[in-house]
Amino acid sequence: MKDVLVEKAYEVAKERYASIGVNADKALEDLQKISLSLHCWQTDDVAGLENASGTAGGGCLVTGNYPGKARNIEEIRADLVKAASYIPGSHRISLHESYGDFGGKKVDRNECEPIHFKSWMEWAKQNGFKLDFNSTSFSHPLSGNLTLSNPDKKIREFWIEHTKRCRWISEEMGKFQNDPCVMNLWIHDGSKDTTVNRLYYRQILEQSLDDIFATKYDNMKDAIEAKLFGIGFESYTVGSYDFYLGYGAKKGKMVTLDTGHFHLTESVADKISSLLLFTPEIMLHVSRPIRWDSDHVVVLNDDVQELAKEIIRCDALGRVNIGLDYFDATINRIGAYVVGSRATQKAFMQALLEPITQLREYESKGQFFERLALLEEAKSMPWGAVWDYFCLKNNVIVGEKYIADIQKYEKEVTSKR
Ligand code: RNT
Ligand code: ZN
Repeated sequence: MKDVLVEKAYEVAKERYASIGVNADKALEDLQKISLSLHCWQTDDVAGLENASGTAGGGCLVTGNYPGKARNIEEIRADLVKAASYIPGSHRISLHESYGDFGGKKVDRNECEPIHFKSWMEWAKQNGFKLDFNSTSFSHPLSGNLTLSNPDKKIREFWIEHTKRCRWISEEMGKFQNDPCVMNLWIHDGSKDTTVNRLYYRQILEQSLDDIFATKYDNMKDAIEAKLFGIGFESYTVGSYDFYLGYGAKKGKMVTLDTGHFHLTESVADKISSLLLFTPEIMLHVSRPIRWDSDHVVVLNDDVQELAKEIIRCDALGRVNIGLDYFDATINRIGAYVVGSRATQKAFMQALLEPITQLREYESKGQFFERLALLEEAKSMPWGAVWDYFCLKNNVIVGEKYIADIQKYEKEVTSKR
């Protein structure tokens, strides 16, 4: 692609950044290396491929009925490829176990095998994606209120078996793609009303996890995702942040930070530097909570900007896995991917262009007005010109012109579903 205006603007921006000690070319190189893990479940409102009437469960609520959701594996894949064509760089796809290629057969959760994900692995390879994975303990007759923390041995063992198999599948994915597959473990376990057995369920969960993680793998990495509460589980969540932080620090597992899973005034960005000290890596689920864990489409707001800045300030790109996790069924779903992904990338673009050397120099000298002033001025530096150039270099539509393109796909493809 060529675009003289975008190129000119970049040249000017580059000089402007050089004047505050920032190398824009280097920022572009670094952004190129950042892969997002795109969650497959925005294509179909977390329905999955087990049966025609799948719905999100476990306290997750998808609202909206916008036409055109993907109804089968072909449509899910086509939509992911379409969405990725507007997202500069090379990325990953995060699959849930419920999205296996089951070929119309009933494969229960304790029966899944790598074979059910073979076509996904091949599809990913053909399309330049790497895969990540998630066990699926919600939306199943045995999901109930408790899965891995269930005192009922039969139910608990069913879910232990499921999760062990998911790690096996992840290992095979990692081998196939010659790059570790991150397996995220999130369970909804909890209680609507007051429980008098908080410790008991957590002890059971700890034992289940120990059993699940007993097998060592080399091509997959475990991530454990905490949550504050779910709809219908307001009083107690077994897998709380304290629980998983403790478990992760003790057992060397990465903890997943879903930006919707904390009190709304709690800074998720501030957790990065602590986790880096005590856990091997970090997994992110970038989301946008509005009043609660509502999973709105990510936009370029302060929370996401601070999160990206903390990761760059800690020089931690190599230890942070950046996944997205939101689902909005009230708007065009492909548009939802593109808006959220590009917003996340823009946050990293800004972070990579931060005049950190100068800011740290001010701070080390106790020059706090100067630090504040430069932080403010950096906000209106021409980072947008650098971002546009990044899109151009990656042969991806610059700016808002993708809106018309997605409208066209809606008219020709998704609206006919
Ligand atoms: C739920 C968690 C979890 C899910 C997906 C579908 O609150 O965020 O990550 O969104 O597993
Ligand atoms: Zn999540």
